[in-house]
Amino acid sequence: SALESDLRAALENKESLVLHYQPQVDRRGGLIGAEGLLRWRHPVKGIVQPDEFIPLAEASGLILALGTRVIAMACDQLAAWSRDPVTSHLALAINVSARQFRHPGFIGEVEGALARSKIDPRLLKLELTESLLLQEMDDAVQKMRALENLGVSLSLDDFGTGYSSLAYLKRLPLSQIKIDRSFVRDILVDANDATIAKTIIVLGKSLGLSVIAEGVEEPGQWRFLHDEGCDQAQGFLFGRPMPAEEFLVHVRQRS
Ligand code: G
Ligand code: G
Ligand code: MN
Ligand code: NA
Repeated sequence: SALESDLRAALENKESLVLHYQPQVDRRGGLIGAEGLLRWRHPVKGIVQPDEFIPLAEASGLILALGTRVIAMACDQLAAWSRDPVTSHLALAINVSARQFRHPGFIGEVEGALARSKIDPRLLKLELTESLLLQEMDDAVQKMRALENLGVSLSLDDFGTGYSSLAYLKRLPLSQIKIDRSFVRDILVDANDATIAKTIIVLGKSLGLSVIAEGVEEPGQWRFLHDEGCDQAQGFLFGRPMPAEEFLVHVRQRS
């Protein structure tokens, strides 16, 4: 397709693909880092959102090159943040697609990027999805251990939307689970969503994992989650995904 060849061209151009940064906060509302979300600056269409090109990249195999680029951009950003005392504590989460995770070169790629950028590996957080981990679980667990040994953190994205079971969750070397925003949206009006969110928090605690809620838009939603013991939050209430320069302004205003 035309979009596919455009994306191929974008991969050749350093300015075409950028990460936008959405704040993540702790229980006191203090900024602890960001999720890096990919944006494509298309010469004609303007900013293209990942929902429009990630599926295409998955289908065409371009996701591997895209994933490599995202890891490099994230490590570069962490290296830049590490040089300024105002930002040196910030962690950065990035999304890993199934195909990228399953690729035999993935661990080596992360290791190489960490070595090149000389960043503190603990500040890099990889977001994995349930569906990604449930297929070929033994292999996935082995890879996760290798990543854990490199020192990076692993977060389970979109938690609750897949086939989560206690049996598998306790086998996975995770440091965090992320409550999917579909449960957060109606948390104040839908008793089922409230129960699910509470249960995920208890589950996370009992397994020694930190719990982050995404899609927090209103103070009442965060108050509820906070009162139930949720450790961290992300959502429009704290900030939208923004370009690196804008994120820096946001950090400075809050520090
Ligand atoms: O802002 P938002 O529209 O950014 O993201 C939409 C979806 O795209 C999310 O599900 C997110 O996980 C995914 N996404 C965003 N950035 C990346 C990326 O760098 N790699 C992968 N694989 N998915 C991403
Ligand atoms: O699937 P993943 O969690 O990686 O995707 C993050 C997505 O959630 C991005 O598309 C991001 O723009 C979106 N997002 C982040 N915060 C909010 C929010 O408060 N409300 C809504 N509706 N979407 C959000
Ligand atoms: Mn995510
Ligand atoms: Na999610």
